Amino acid sequence: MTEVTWKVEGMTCGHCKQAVEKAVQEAGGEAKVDLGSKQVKITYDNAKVQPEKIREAIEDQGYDVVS
Ligand SMILES: [Cu+2]
Repeated sequence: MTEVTWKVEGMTCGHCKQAVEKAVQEAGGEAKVDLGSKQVKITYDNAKVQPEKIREAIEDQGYDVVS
């Protein structure tokens, strides 16, 4: 498994947290959102999932992956 931490702008509340976690899950990964630091810890199997897909899934929800 590969683990990355991204900074995501635009998350402000529990709904955002859930939306991001759900989007990542649907893209094939696992996400843990920390609203305070705006960081999302993402775990995925790099044999099956491309990180670009996860990034797109988060951005499709209206959030900005900045790093
Ligand atoms: Cu929100």
